[in-house]
Amino acid sequence: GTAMAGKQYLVVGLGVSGLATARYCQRMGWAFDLADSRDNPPAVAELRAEFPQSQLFCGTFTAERLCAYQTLIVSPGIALAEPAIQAALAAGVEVVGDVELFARVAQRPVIGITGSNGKSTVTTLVRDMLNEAGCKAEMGGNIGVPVLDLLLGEAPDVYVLELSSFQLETTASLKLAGAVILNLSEDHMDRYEGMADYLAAKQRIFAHAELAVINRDDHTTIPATRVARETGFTLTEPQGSDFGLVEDADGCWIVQNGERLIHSADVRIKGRHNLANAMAALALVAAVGVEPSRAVQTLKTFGGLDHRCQWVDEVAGVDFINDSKGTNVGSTLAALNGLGPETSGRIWLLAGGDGKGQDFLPLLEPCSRYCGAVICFGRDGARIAETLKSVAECPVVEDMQAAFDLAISRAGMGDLVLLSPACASLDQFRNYVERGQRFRSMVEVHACN
Ligand code: UMA
Ligand code: ADP
Repeated sequence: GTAMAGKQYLVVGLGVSGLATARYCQRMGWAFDLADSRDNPPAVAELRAEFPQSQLFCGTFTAERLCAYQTLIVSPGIALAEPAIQAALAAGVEVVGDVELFARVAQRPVIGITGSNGKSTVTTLVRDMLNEAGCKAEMGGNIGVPVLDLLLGEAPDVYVLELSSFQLETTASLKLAGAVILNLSEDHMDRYEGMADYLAAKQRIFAHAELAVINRDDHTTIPATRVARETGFTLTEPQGSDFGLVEDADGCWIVQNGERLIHSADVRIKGRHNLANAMAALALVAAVGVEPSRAVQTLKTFGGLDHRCQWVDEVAGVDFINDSKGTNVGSTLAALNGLGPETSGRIWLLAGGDGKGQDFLPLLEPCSRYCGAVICFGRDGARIAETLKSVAECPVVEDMQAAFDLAISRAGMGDLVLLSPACASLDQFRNYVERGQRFRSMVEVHACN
């Protein structure tokens, strides 16, 4: 590895964020090379053309190669546990991610959002609340826009970042005006040793935070380190200046400081979990000076994101719901508990895919209560069936089409067919978006028959 002597940076991982990182290095005039562990990473020819000064290394990372740089800028999809990266760290090589580079130069307040579920919903809601209150906001991070691309245009008033635990692992100096861990439930156990490790990555969000927003119903979301100010939210009656719910003859209200902010029926996104998301967003925009009484207006119009408990159509008295972004047990729990009580008939749940090492046991209770059957497909379909078969019928089929066909042959008036897989899609689809779109097409075809 003598050819790259003298270069300081190695961009490790050439996906969406790796490409944005390479472009940033180029703009900064830094000397950098490119590496990806895959033999054929996407768009190699384009990369060679766009970065002629950089060497491009494909295939398994070696310690020798990674140790030849002063700084590795590592993509979130690469585990730091990778032996070559561990060797580089041991040799004193600096390891950062794109969010760290962003943090070092961003000149405006930043709001950061992590958690096992609800990140994209809350990130978008915060962005919209700020914009509608006249505070120019841009969002990025795990939601899909690489953070370094946010530095391209004119700076907004506030940046809103969705942060995954992977991104937080390589972020050290991010100073957030407001930070939240929305909730914690099992996910990514293929990448972490256990829940403690996963939580420790998420807790890094509070490192230099000015305001911590705490989910009072989930103790793991309390900062492990000291944070100057805190505010909380709860699905029960609030204490102090926290956000919470009160129920009376009028129904259910979001309240703060004794003030009724909005009736739950006026919050357009449905389900208790979305009331938690709404309160988290209100607390976060307050961190940059937007009054909750102003921000609640956005809750009346914000319709939620595609593929999150999204109603698709009704065919012959059966409703079809696309929750393809339900990629872990916690999100499927929220879908069943949110939709179950409002469904007159039974739920036909389509579940399966890549389970990422999860335990499906928490689904027992809501499945026994609400499901006509859990129709299992994909790589871990049989594991789900094994776990739930004592409380629900659990046919195992090859793929989502077969699961869909079985569901429509069984569902009747008042029932619900719910795609909420509790698994990642990558064993049979490009991503959750493709899985959701395929489900929608199946509903469309069915509606025409
Ligand atoms: N990969 C390799 N070798 C490499 C580099 C990547 O095998 O050298 C593989 C990874 O294992 C992964 C895929 O390529 O399967 C993509 O990894 P990446 O790090 O290149 O990802 P990007 O394309 O840069 O996208 C990343 C986030 N992806 C991940 O964290 C895996 C995107 O979140 C994010 O939107 C994007 O940066 C912009 O910031 C996606 C995601 O799935 C949506 N996130 C996980 C989640 O939400 O559960 C954490
Ligand atoms: P993330 O970005 O964390 O994946 P999303 O907002 O995209 O979160 O939602 C992902 C899944 O989690 C969807 O199935 C959605 O219905 C569900 N969900 C959203 N908010 C919550 C919450 N607060 N608790 C549990 N599940 C949630």
